[in-house]
Amino acid sequence: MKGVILAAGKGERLRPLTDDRPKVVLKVANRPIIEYVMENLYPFVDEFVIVVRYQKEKIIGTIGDEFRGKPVTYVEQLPGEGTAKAIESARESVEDEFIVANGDIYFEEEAVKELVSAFRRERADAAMVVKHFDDLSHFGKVEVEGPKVMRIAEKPGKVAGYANLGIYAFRSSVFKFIEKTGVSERGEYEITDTINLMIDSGLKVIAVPYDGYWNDIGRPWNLLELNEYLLKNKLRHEIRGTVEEGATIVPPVEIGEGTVVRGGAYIIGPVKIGRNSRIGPNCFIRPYTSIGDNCHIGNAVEVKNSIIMDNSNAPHLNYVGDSIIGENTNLGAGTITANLRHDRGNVKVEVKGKLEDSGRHKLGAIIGHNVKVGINVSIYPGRKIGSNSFIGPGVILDRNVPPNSLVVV
Ligand code: TTP
Repeated sequence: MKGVILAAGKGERLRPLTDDRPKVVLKVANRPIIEYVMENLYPFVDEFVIVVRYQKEKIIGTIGDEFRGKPVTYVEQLPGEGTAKAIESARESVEDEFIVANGDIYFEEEAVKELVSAFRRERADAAMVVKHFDDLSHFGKVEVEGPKVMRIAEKPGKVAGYANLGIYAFRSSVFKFIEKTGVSERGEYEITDTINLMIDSGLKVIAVPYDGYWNDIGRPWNLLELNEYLLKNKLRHEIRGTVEEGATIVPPVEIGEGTVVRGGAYIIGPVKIGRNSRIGPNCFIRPYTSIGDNCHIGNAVEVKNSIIMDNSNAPHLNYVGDSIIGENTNLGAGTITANLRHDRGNVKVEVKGKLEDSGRHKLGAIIGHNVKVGINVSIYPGRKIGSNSFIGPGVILDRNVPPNSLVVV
């Protein structure tokens, strides 16, 4: 059976991290998001088909043509937006039965195991993984009777019920219903509308409940949530690099080959550090921090609950808290991210032009790729700096910065 992964989206809600790349290649706990999807589909599929469009060469360059010995092929999404269009694009690549998963979600293998066995046991025309939430404000509601899906309704508001997790099993019969699917209010061809058409025609669509961890990586803080989950639950204590005398490591901490941790560094796990990075001397790295390859965390720097992507530096006197720092980014000496509002309210973040409540008391900066931040810059909580920007020394950043900007005092 083939596993189709939908990865053609623009990931606009994840700007600035998706300014120059699709969200599925963003690394969480030092691994591209799409690889977790592939890892958990792996036991159930013999080949992967990835639907691509936006910045497709970055996905092809990241994954290549095989994944742990199983072939990977790519199809370009047909013109038009939405998950139904994305699935239709794989029409020529799949056989009668196939699995589909959004490329930007995290789930455990059990979800797929149950999906495949229920799909076959019930001889269903389609199956979808669902999860029970107490509040469906952010989800469509999957109305279920026994194993059967009766309807997928629009977001019903603050009520309890099953939500669609974006993991499906289909037969090739789905394609004729995709052809009949119209454009939704959002302007997209949506697979949930296709599923409703299938139900209306008397086809058997089943819901497969799943209790495990799931995350939909739509907004920047979802990356921090997933990072925390992975470090808490999946990290093994393993030191492959060099730890100098005088450094303190509280397990579990994973340190990659070629990385040097200098004396006076104090690292409290769970923390993951990639390869060829320089850590310390005299820095403090606190739980739920992922630091990528070729990074430099220098003297008198504190990092907490953050993601620092490859080739980035917090080299002198920095505080990085609850923040995400993209690739090839440098913080000047003394640059500080604030991660807490004085009124202790939830930090709000501008997402696609609208201010959204992140639901977090603590959230720092979201900095894109190839950014140079000068010395003594203070960044307000939840502020974003677009990729390829330059922030001059001494700036107090209380606003969001678009990509390719120059900001000076
Ligand atoms: P979304 O998260 O709804 O869309 P997106 O990835 O474009 O993100 P944003 O809304 O922030 O711009 O997509 C759900 C999944 O479907 C995700 O894995 C990407 C995939 N997708 C496609 O493959 N093609 C598409 O046209 C769309 C809209 C999404």
